[in-house]
Amino acid sequence: LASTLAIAPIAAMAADLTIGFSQIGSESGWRAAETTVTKQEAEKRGIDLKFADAQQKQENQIKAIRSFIAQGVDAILVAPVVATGWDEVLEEAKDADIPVVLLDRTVDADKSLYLTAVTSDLVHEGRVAGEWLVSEMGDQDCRIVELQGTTGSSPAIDRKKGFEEGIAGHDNLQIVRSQTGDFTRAQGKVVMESFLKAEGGENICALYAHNDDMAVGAIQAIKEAGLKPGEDIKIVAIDAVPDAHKAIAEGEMNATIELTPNMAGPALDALEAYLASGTEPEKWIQTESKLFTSEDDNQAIYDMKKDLGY
Ligand code: GYE
Repeated sequence: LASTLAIAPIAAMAADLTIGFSQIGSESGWRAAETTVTKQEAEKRGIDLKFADAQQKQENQIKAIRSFIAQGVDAILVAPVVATGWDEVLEEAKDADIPVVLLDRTVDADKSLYLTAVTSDLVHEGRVAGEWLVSEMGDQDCRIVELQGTTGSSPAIDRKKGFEEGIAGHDNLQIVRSQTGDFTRAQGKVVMESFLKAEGGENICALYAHNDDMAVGAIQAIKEAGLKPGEDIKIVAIDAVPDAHKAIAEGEMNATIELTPNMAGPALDALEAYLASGTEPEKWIQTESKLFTSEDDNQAIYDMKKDLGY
């Protein structure tokens, strides 16, 4: 009984919180999982989560944030689709005293305009992908094609930069084509088809995709071109969604870097502490990045992630 009484005030506070979440959309399996986890985390804590799907459009995100402000929510979570153009709406939230937490992507805005950002080290992920390919290729010449994420998004900018850093100084590795596939399977496939046509499949040695969904789409294109993904063309991507583990288990993909879909856990921890006692979190709450290759038991990881409802 004593312990129940002791935790009662905190529980009562959390139950009273209303938090708006402006989500980008559902372009990838990873993002769908992030949405699911965010809803679960809010429910677990008794938070009333107002969810808005922006269908990939920044203007819809800005509208949603303005509507959250008008409703007087306690806090706002936003996964910003692109990096620029947020100053005005973030100022409005600040003027209304509503803390904003960025999820999974960063913005080019003054840090005082948001409470904290929960993201992975996006440059590091790209660097790990590049270094993996360097070690895989040794001295062999390798013509690389790159599928970029959504143009102007922080993961597309940072994962490109990191990969270029990772292969720097290894002149046998060259990026010969690089284009956006918008983080989707459908575009990953279409753009890979155009790469195969333009270069000739046998002249492409590796694919670096900024996320797994585009890699999975590209695998389909590679097969349809009569080549073996994972063998004729090495494939490294990012997210570690179940289908990537499955593709690695089947030898059709070679490596992926894990991004946790649970950005909301650390974000809500930080918000609850801030709203309860004014505790300021660090400006950046960094999530882990882990490389998976064919040396891991990808079938088991696939099963495990599927069981988690991914
Ligand atoms: O890797 C990709 C998604 O913003 C870091 O967005 C995130 C990326 C993730 O659609 O799959």
